[in-house]
Amino acid sequence: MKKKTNYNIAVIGATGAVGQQIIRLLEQRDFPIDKLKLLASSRSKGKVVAFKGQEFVVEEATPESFQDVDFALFSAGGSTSIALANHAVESGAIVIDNTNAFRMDTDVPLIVPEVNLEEAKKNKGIIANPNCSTIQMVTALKPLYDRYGIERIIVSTYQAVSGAGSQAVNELLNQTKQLLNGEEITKGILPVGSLPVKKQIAFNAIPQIDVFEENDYTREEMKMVRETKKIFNDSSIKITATCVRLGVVSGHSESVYVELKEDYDMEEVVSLLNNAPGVKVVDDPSNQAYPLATEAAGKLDVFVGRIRKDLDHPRGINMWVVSDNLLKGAAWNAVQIAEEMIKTV
Ligand code: NAP
Ligand code: 3JM
Repeated sequence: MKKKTNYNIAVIGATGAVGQQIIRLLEQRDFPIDKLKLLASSRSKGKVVAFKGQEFVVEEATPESFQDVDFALFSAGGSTSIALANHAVESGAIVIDNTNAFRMDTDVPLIVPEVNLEEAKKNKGIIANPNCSTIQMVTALKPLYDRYGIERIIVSTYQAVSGAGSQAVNELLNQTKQLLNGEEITKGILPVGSLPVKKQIAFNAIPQIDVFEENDYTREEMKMVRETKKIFNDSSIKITATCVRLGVVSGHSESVYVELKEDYDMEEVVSLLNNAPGVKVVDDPSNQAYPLATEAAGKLDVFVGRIRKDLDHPRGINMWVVSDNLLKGAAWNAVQIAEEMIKTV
């Protein structure tokens, strides 16, 4: 890609929960855009989306959509990325892909700018955005990894329905209304749209996100395991995850237990987290200060609190890590990668 004053951007999945946030961020951050192309499926062809006071008509994404595109930001599901990302690369675009399609490919860098931005240079046209739950956890763990090394991670997630798309948000809101009105609930999407059995999400916690793998972990849990090792470029990290969907609209929360390789000093841990890029510490038990999903909504940072020693393990630490899953967990991480790329071309 050549250095330019303004870049041509395509957003694929422009009508979706992530795509809408990408468009909002491109606008808010005044990303240097020449032409903006908004793409979705044939269902949304002709819809109008506002950007900087102008109206943009959504087009159907096809292999021919990417002529003269510099950055193609994909968030339209794995199968759309598999069908179209290589066409975008052949047309000369850099693809920043929000889906699971290419994350574990050896020639696709998996990037969280605060953690491993330098790997992005090795791209062959596609850069992958990790899963939302992985992004916020590794952003918080990065300063501890660099200072002490990480032996082991045990993470449990408390994930919002917006991570499963805008239809899942509607499902939670509808079920909530139905329950409050004493009506029977309708179940259509959760936990996994493509599976036949559905579960109640309103006023509930579902310990299944994405399909089950052969080892009885869900794919979401295995995304966290595999992606964390790839992002830190360290297969020796031991990590086990339990991913849970909550009846919450926005913001993923995580209980992260980490065993470091070296002994730590708690004051230094807090100071490292305080100074880490993309991280904000909210931790004052005496004033009941800790991160909350409702308070992280709309913000770009990863919030860390409830930082405390494991009382039985000298190198163990517990913490509570919260972020807006559609921002740092998806749209912001992607736009941030694009911002960093144009700084270095
Ligand atoms: P969503 O609200 O359901 O939106 C899906 C978007 O994809 C819509 O714009 C939809 O367009 C479009 N789309 C669907 N099929 C398409 C096709 N065949 N061709 C072109 N566009 C198509 O879902 P979302 O929450 O925005 O998530 C979208 C994708 O982003 C997910 O499937 C996932 O892979 C990824 N994601 C990643 C993260 C992350 O952690 N990095 C988080 C959430 C989601 P129509 O309006 O035409 O249907
Ligand atoms: C988050 O292929 C699909 O339908 C997408 C499913 C999905 C994913 C995924 O696997 O790409 C929904 C929500 C993710 C993700 O970030 O991994």
